[in-house]
Amino acid sequence: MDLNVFGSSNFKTAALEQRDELTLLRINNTHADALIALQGAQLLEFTQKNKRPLIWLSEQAEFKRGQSVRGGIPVCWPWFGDIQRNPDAVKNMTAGKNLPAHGVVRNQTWILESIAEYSDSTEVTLSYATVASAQPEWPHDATLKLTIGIGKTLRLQLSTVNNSRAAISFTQALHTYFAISDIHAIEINGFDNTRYIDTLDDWREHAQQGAIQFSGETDRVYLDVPPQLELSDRGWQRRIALRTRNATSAIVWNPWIDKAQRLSQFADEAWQRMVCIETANALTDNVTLAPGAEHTLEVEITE
Ligand code: TA6
Repeated sequence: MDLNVFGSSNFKTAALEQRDELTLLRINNTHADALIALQGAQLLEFTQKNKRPLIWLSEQAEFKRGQSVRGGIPVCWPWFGDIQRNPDAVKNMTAGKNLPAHGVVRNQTWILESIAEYSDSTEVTLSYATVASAQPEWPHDATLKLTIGIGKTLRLQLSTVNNSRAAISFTQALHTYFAISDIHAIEINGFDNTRYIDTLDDWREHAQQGAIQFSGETDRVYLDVPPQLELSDRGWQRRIALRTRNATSAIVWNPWIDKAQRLSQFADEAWQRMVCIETANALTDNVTLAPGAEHTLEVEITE
């Protein structure tokens, strides 16, 4: 496929390239550079001009069909995490056993719908349609669209339209891997006085007091999350702001030493240079859409 399918091959800021088995869309504009895999509509890189990368991509990333690339912003949909740990309404939408973690779309090739070039950004929209008869594990008709804005900020809008004749319930997450100087030099603010489910403490509920700091494996689903969060990095002297819409849950994850050694596409010591803050509709923050209804999950990331 080449970009003249849009009737114009002379995009100034966008170009397709192949890396191993995957087709990637490279964006270079006056504000930032980015890389998006058509598989999973997965943003892999985002770096603003004259700044450090905002998004972490594994040095051991593999670009193979049918497997998510480690890093960037994988799209988790129509369930987040382990389906067995999801609400019944979400579980009841599925069929079969041994369902994959994080849903069914991050390993699928999405359609590149449009590229729009503006003075302050490049906007890329990709879509994926589920057809009940084509995927027995989640037999419902829906259309997903992800619009990625590449400019002075990084903006993602993930919309779901229910094309079925019955309501659908789902959980989802934009599984954002942030690049950091060192896990010991960061803290995350905005979660003070929120509740979280600690997946490493048998999914018990806890209360967050003050900033999130890291001293071990961390894998928490936060609830009642406000729309503004901040990742501050003393090592690189930077603050990253997250502004969300239509999400009141978020997952905070760092694998630390032992889990890092069990992860695919992940160097043993890479846990020190990344942290995930995942804008989500997870657990009790799941979404139910009537036939024909639409929901949009949004995050805007600014340094
Ligand atoms: O979002 C945190 C998490 O659910 C962790 O438990 C870990 O499994 C991570 O996602 C990565 O999952 P993946 O399937 O991409 O290796």
